[in-house]
Amino acid sequence: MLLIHAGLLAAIKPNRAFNIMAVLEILEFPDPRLRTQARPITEVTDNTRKLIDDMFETMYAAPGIGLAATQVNVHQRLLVIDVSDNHKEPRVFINPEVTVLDKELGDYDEGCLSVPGFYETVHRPRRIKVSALDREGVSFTEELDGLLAICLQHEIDHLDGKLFVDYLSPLKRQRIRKKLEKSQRQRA
Ligand code: QAP
Ligand code: CO
Repeated sequence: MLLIHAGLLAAIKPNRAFNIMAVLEILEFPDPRLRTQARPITEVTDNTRKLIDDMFETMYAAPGIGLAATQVNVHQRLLVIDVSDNHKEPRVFINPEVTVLDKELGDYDEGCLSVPGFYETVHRPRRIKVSALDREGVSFTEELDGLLAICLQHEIDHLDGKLFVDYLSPLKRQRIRKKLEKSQRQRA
């Protein structure tokens, strides 16, 4: 008779018989695929959950605090975020819908895994309300502020083919594009 504490079992039990996680390739600006409009997810399945797991693996490996499916060339409305220090607050948003609670804008020096090495100030609403589905396909609504609210808006932009560099002046955006194209050529 083997006794395992239920909490421990839950922590080690994989969702599937084999759950081999993968670090996915992240598209980089100015890749035109980052301009794709993502489509809503009609049914949350095991395949969706496998993609979610791989997106967390990819984001944590980078390391980053947010990743949209668009960035791994999957054009479905799904994103993952963890703004905590030690991978403690993984959050999944499927088909997210945002309403602005307060028109007051905040500034934040944003970065992006698809724009590596560049950080620029972006202004966005500080307080938002989001409705989305979780990894079980159950809907939830939450009011957000702080970094989580900023990050969520940044990631939803990805699902609409938009990047933080689009908020910058054309000159700044072009400088970033040229530098990234050069480093991409050197790696190829
Ligand atoms: C989006 O970005 C975000 O340049 C998530 O060399 C970021 O995780 C929203 C990263 C800030 C709001 C504020 C960027 C990693 C990670 C880089 C990220 C880099 C390595 C970016
Ligand atoms: Co990004």
